[in-house]
Amino acid sequence: MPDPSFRLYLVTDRRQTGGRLLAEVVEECLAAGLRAVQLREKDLPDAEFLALAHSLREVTRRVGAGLFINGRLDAALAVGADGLQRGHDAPPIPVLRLRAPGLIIGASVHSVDEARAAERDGADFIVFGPVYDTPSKRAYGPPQGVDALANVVKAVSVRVFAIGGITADRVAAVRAAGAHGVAVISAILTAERPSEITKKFLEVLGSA
Ligand code: 3NM
Repeated sequence: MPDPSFRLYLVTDRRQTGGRLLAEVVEECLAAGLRAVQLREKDLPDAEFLALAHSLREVTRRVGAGLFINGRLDAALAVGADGLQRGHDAPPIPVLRLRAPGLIIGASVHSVDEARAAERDGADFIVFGPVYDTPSKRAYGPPQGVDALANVVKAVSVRVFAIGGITADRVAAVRAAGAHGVAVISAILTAERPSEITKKFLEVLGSA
């Protein structure tokens, strides 16, 4: 998994699987063609996080899919993840690079300025949001909309993934704004059949 060419980026939230085991749901999505997963679970204690990271590493490796770890560099290195998703509270990208030269680094940004800074610091790709209203992220303020997404896309040359309230029906709009792909939690994890929604996303994205 040498580069972030995937277009569908599943972000985890174990509380949204309707009681199903997260690794099981992810495995089902991988079988449907998903090629990149980000383990997020910010509230999970390190030991449990690491155990979950190991199980996701196993299921992603089996199908040659990428595993990204949100924030926790040590966990990313310990399980042999492909990449790290960096939030604003993490060490600067150049520091992460020094500590983990082999990892792909995605930067989570919420403005054009942050996107430019992330690119300048060497991010391999950017996740921008929230584009639409999302119950799981009201903390990030109001949805920024597709025009703001388009401005971010214009400001950087790295790939931009849209996040926040993304559904298969909204893919066309964010792609028209220039997004390379989409990062998704609830539309997939809360679905009765996550594999079917995964397939639908991949179909409208025209690729994995
Ligand atoms: N980050 P859903 S929005 C994890 O704007 C996350 O940075 C966001 O969940 C940001 O696909 C978000 O259910 C939640 O809307 C995405």
